[in-house]
Amino acid sequence: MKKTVSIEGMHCSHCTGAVTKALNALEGVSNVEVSLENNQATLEAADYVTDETISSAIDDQGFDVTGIVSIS
Ligand SMILES: [Cu+2]
Repeated sequence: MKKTVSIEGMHCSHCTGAVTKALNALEGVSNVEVSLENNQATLEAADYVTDETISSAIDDQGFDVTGIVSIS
């Protein structure tokens, strides 16, 4: 399932790098693309990956997730 994650608080390439790394570290998550311009991440998530898992991985890096949209 493809997901678009809206993220607040990213301000430079170090921020997007931290988010990218955190998402890539999640089991079942692939094709991670983080956009500083759009303040969002797009990724492919396996069915067992919950929005909470994605959200807390980003929270742990010090950023806020303001929404996750799933596109089946
Ligand atoms: Cu930064």
